[in-house]
Amino acid sequence: MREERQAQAMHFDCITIFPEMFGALTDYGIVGRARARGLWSLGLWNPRDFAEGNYRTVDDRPYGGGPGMVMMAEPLAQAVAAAQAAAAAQAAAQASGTARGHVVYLSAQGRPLTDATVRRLAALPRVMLVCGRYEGVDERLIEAAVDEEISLGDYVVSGGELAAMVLIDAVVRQLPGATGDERSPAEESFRAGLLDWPHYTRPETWRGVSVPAVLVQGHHAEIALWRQRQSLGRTWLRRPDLMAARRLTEQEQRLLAEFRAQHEASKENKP
Ligand code: 9D3
Repeated sequence: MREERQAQAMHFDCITIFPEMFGALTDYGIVGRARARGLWSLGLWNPRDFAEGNYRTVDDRPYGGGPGMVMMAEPLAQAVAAAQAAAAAQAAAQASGTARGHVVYLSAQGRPLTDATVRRLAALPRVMLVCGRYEGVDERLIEAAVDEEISLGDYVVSGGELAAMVLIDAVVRQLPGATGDERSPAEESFRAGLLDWPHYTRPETWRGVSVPAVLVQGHHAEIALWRQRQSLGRTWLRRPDLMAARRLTEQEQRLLAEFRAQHEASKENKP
C-alpha cells in the first residue's frame, strides 16, 4: 500500500474591495477541486471593512491633480495587518517564511509574471496579494508593506483581482497532487520551453477533415516524434523568442528541419 504524504497546504490572503470576484477561482475546475481537497486556502480581506466614516471611503483624489482616484494607504495597511495577525495567530508554531510573509502587489508597473515566478511562489507557505483599483494605491503603502510588484503583461486591465486570480491559478497548479497528473508538472510545455503540439479527439473525420494518420495508427514511437516535431515547429513559427532562448539537441534540429521542409512544401501547394 502506498502512503500519501500530503505537503503543507498553501495559503493565500487577498486584499480586495471586490472579494466576491474570487468565487471564479474557488468554485470551478481543477483549482476549485484542489481547494475542496485542502491543498490550498484563501483569506479575503476588504479594506472597506477597515475604512472610516459613514461612507467607509477607501479612495481619494490624487495629490498633484489629474483624473481618477487613488486607494488610500490606511485602510489597505489595516487590512494587510489583520491578515498578518491572523496568520501569526494560526501558525505560531510554523517556523517557515518571514514573520510578515511574502506580500505581492499586482500592478501594471510590476515585473511580468513568468513560469519562474510561479514556481518560486509555489514553494512559499503563504502569499499575500494586494489588489488595487482606480489609478492604483498610495505609493507609501507599497513602500511600507510590499515585497514584490507583479504584472500580467503590457496591457491594461481594470484592477488587480483578475491578475491575482491568474497568479493563484498558476501557482496552485504547481502544488503536488493539484492536477491529478503526476507527469504534468515536469512535462508541461513551458517547463520544456516549447509550445504544445496539436490535439485531436473523435470523430476521426470532422466536416471532411481527418486526424493526422500517424495518431490513429498506434505506433507510439512515431507518435512521440510527430508531437515533438509539431511542438518545435509551432514554437519556431509563433514564438521565435522562446526558440532563441533554447539550445536544440541534434534530434530537435533534425525534427525542426523536417517541419520546416513540410511547411515550405505546403506553402507551394497553395499559391
Ligand atoms: C494612466 C493610465 N492608467 C489607466 C489607463 C494606468 C492604469 C491604472 C490602473 C492602468 C491599469 C490600472 C489597473 N490595473 C491593474 O491594477 C493591474 C494590471 C494591468 O493593468 N495590466 C497588467 N497587469 C496588471 S496587474 C494589476
